Amino acid sequence: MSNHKIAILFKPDPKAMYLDIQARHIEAIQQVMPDVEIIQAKDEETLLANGLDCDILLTWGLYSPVNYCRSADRLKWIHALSAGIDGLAVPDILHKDIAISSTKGIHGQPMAEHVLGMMLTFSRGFHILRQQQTDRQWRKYLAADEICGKTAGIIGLGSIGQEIARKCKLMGMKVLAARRNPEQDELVDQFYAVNDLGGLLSHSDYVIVTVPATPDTFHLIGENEFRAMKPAACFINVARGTVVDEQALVAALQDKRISGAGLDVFETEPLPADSPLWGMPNVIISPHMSAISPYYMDRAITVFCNNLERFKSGSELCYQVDRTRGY
Ligand code: OXD
Repeated sequence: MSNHKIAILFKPDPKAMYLDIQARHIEAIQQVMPDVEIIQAKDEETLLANGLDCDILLTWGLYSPVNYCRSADRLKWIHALSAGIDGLAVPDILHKDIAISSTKGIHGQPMAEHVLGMMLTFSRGFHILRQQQTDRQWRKYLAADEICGKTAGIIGLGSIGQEIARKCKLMGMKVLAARRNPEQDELVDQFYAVNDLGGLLSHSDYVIVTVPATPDTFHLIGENEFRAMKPAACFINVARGTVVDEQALVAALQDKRISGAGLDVFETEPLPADSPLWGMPNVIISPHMSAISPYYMDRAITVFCNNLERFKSGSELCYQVDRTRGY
């Protein structure tokens, strides 16, 4: 008998059932650990009642099951099915002497397509054309442009930023990028330091943010950064809302210091009904969904199962959270 017991805490969105843990996912986990006992729960209370003796917790990184983590004495490892660990990165969980890992390497494809869609929308004016269609107006969008030959400035060049860079290159764009340790990369025409973004911001037609939310990246993009951008630039955030000073963004859009924004993430989610962003014609809002794809959960469970193999054999886990950096 294996003495491993996995608690799965995950509440599927009823409108996106493919983002659920399916029987095939449980089977994949059991293939790695045939005798494992699995407790599945949609809320923390159920786990507190039935799963206190689990040694592994598989959950969504935006949840914050503090009471469960405080009481589950056998817990040795928490794995997040998301890339972000916003909910898990709280002192009561981070200070526990356990491993914490998250899901990396699977977000690039859908997120890069999402970003590309936003860039093409701004360039060809699809958002304006859609509004004209609603109003039954036949009017050519004469500002329609090309993204080929334009410059994309990508802030954060992990696997997501790299996939965005690859797609921008395929579209014939120039790519500027900022990351903590800039090193040669064939996808990048020029690197900038994250703490010296001036050149990247002033040369980019599209500024795209993909850095994780950490104390270091809080309000990384604020009034000065918006002032450094070209008035024709579009700003795209698929990272986290806290990385951008939203008031400064609203002011930059209202004062036409930038020409548009494609936003998947916000300081408060859901975006409050009274946010001025809702009513702005030059803003495209998506409700924190740039990573969603029918293939997400299959890929995320594969990442977990690879790590479960490592856990079983006592090898070092992949994608462990660096507690000093907070991601
Ligand atoms: C994630 C996300 O963190 O989709 O995985 O935001």
